[in-house]
Amino acid sequence: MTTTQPAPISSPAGVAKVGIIMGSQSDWATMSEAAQLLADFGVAFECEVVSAHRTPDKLFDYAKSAQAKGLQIIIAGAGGAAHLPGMCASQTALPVLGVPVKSSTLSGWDSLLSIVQMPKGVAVGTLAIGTAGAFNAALLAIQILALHDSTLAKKLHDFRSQQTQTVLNSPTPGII
Ligand code: RP5
Repeated sequence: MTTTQPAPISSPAGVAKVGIIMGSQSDWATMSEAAQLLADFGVAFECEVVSAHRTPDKLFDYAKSAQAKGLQIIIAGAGGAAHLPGMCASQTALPVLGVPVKSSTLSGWDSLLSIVQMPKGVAVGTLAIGTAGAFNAALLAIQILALHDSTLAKKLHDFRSQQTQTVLNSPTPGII
């Protein structure tokens, strides 16, 4: 059976500030949400399939070289026995935001618990299961970058204002 995947998303020009990694091609349907938001905000990013279990050496290389090549934040999404964010965090001082991908067998509970329950001393910021988590991981990355980027801070303020206004404009359930 072939599954339809979202198309690749081009990064804005410049040195990538956010690295998006995922355990499998099958995670792209979820993780593309993060890439799209970064693209919408004009934040340069890179995307790559890096598996903790299938390509462990690649994961170590990626995490160890991430800061030197200019990345400031890593978003790592994985499903099932989702060790990718935690193992990535063990090999870099960069903040790692973990996205539990919704698995077919346990609906992402396995992914969530694998990512969230880090032992004391190695931190991973864990987001919600699925596409909301991927979107919010990018949003959080943007918020962190915006602390030192006034242009990004303005875009973030506008995003929030527009979101608030959209809700206020449609207060009647069922009528948009
Ligand atoms: C994890 O296993 C991946 O992150 C993915 O969510 C899950 C299933 O991978 P595939 O079997 O679809 O490649 O490593």
